Amino acid sequence: MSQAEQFLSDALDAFDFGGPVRETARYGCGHVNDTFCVRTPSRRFILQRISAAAFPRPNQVMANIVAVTSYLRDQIAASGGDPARETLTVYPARDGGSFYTDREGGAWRVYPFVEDTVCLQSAETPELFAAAARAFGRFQSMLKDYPAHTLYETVPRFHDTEDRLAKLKAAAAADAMGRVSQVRAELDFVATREADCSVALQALREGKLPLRVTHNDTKLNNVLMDPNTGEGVCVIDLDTVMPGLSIYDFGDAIRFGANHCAEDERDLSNVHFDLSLFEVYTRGFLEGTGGALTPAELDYLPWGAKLMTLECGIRFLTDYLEGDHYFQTQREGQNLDRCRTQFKLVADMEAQWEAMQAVVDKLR
Ligand code: ADP
Ligand code: GN1
Ligand code: MG
Repeated sequence: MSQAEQFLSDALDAFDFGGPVRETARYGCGHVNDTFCVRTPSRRFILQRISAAAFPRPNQVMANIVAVTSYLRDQIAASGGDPARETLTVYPARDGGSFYTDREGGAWRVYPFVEDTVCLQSAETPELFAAAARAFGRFQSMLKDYPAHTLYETVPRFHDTEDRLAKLKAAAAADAMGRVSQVRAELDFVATREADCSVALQALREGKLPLRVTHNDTKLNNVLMDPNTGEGVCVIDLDTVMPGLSIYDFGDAIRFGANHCAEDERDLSNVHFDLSLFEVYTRGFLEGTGGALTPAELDYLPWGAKLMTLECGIRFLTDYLEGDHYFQTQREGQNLDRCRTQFKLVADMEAQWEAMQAVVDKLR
C-alpha cells in the first residue's frame, strides 16, 4: 500500500458509513480538494481531503460549513423544501467531530452523496445556465440575514484583486521556475489593467457596495442540478462561504459559464465570451436574489464579471510562475493555458462592455 493509499484507508476508518465500504474512487473535476466517492451496499458518500495549500485552517472551514448548512437546513425546512437534498450535510466522524485529522495534519470530511443530480462542466443549454443562476441567487438570498461577522475568513483576501495583483508581481520578481520569459505578454496584459484591480474594492471602501455572505466560488460545477426538472438542487463547495460582494458570485459564474470552451482550452480561437449567456445568467441571478440587490450592485455586475475573470487569470498565472502548487494540474502548462483563456475572455468583455451594461439596464 502506498502512503497515499494508507492515508485514504485511515480516513475511511475514521467514519462509520453504516455498512462495509465496497468501493472508493476519485471523483469530480474540482481543482482544489482531493475528492472521492465512497460506496457501501446501500449508499454513496463524498469523502474529501481538504486542500492544505488552499485552506491552512481546516477547522475554521468546517466550523463555517457546519454553521451555514444548519442555518440553511432550517430555512429550507421552513419553506417546505427537502434539506437532505437542497443543502450539504456534514456527516460526522466516529469521534463525533465534523472532520478527521490524519497524521500529517490533513483534514478529511464526509458528505452524503446528493443522489439523482448531475454536475455540469459547461452550460449545455441556456435553460440549465439560468437554473444555476437562480440557485446561486437563492443561496445568497437565503443567507441575507446570516450574521456575517460570525464567519471565519477561510482564505484571507480571497477576492482581493489588489492583493492578487501584488502576489503576481512577487511571483514574477522571484521567478522561481524560470518561467517569466514565457509569459511576458500575459504580464503586460495585467500591467495595462492594474487600475481595474481596485474598482470593486474601492466601491466597497467608499460604502457603495455592501458586504454580504457570499459563496465566492460559483462555478457551474459547484451546483448540483436535477436532470429531470433542469432546476438547481444543491449549492456545494462551501469552503469559501464568507463575507464578500454579491458581484463576486455573479461574476465568477459568468467567468466560467458564459462561454463554450473549457477553462484550459489551448486554442484561443475557440474562446469567446457569449453575451447571450451573460443575459441568461443575469436574468436568472436577479430572479434568484429576489430583488435584494441594490442599484449600485446592479451597476457593478459587469465589473464583477470582468474582475473575477481577470483575477482568476492572475491566480492561474501566479500559480504557474510558482510551480503549480495551488491548482491541481494534469499536464505541464495547464495553468498557463487556463490563464490565457481568462485573459481572452476579459478582452472579449471589454470589447462588449456597453452591450453588457445594456443587458443589465434592460433587466433591472
Ligand atoms: P473542489 O473544491 O475541489 O472543487 P468540490 O467540493 O466542488 O471540490 O467537489 C468536487 C466535485 O465532487 C463536485 O464538482 C461534484 O461533482 C462532487 N460533489 C461534491 N459534493 C457532492 C455531494 N454531496 N453529492 C454529490 N456530488 C458531490
Ligand atoms: C477553484 O475548488 P474549485 O475547483 O471549485 C478555486 C476557485 C477558482 C476555480 C477556477 C478555493 O475552484 O477560486 O475560481 O478553481 N477554489 C479555491 O476553476 O481556490
Ligand atoms: Mg468545486
